[in-house]
Amino acid sequence: MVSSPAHLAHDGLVEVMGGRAVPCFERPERITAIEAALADTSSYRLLPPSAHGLAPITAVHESALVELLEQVWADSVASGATDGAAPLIPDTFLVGPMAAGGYRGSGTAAPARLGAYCLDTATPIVAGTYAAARAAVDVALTAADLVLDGEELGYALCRPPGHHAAREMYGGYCFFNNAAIVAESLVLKGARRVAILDVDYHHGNGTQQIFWERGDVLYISLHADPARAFPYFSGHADEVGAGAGKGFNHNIPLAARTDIQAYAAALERACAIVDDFAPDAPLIVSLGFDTFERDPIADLALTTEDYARVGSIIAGLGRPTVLIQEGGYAIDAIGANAVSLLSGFGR
Ligand code: SP5
Ligand code: ZN
Repeated sequence: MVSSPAHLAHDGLVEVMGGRAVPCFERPERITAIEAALADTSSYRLLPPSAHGLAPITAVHESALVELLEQVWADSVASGATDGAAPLIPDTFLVGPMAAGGYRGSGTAAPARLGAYCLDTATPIVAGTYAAARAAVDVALTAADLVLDGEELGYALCRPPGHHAAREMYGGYCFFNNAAIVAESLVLKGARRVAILDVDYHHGNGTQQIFWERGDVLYISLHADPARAFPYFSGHADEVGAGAGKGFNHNIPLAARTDIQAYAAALERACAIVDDFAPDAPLIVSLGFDTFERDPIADLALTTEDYARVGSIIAGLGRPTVLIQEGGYAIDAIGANAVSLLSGFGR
């Protein structure tokens, strides 16, 4: 498994949820808890990431988004837009006629730049955010390298997560789309069919958008029905891709309190689709533990023991696999859930 301490400085965060400012659910202890639980089992090697540079990021994201994330904190401190203690959260969003009118380029003040690129009010930026997001990408790419070099399984302890980040949008606690960056890097290395299986509680709207018109990257996601759950606007079953990508995007929305019986049936359907697609590169899994029965912001009903079943169904594909950490907010259980999932891979 691969992780970096750079994520620790993406901290001190509040998010606005349900009309209230609350401590962010997406906090550093999520990853330190997984590291501690895996260290206790003493059967995993913890490796640092190697630097992969910006090119894999700009292969899937607009450089304007990258530059915003790199500069906006320092610019905001310099201009007084933040006192240096409060995180940056947009208060004005580029939507509707403003977006349609092509106004994005006209706002140069930090709040305008945030509102032009951010999805929600839950994805604060602080001094350490950009370095953490860059490190998460390196963590993901390094785990993929391990699998390309012959490991059966690589586990990238990415933080911040990635699957809500689109080509030119951040949000949903995500800045760079770690899984999409790995997928595109495999294509650039010569793969002709790459599959991303997303088992986070939420729909990976960013991954879907990035590969919407791509027939060479399959995206298949199991998630809470967007009729009741974030990101609300995408993740419906009739979103199947377009152009060359038509038929290569699959959404499987799930009812509240879905338990392992129904979940396993849906996951087996998803795995059959992956198998039919016959990837010629490692399988990429966007792995969220927010499907857990006690997750504070979610409503599915998987137990710690159930993750072993989830792991074994995915392992049953018999493919080299890169696990990319996405969500999961029950910090007291996330370590045990990760250990359980890995046990399904025979680890
Ligand atoms: C990577 C990831 O898991 N991002 C998730 C972002 C979720 N943002 C919060 C959505 C609002 C949830 N409302 C839940 C009500 C709980 N009582
Ligand atoms: Zn999630």
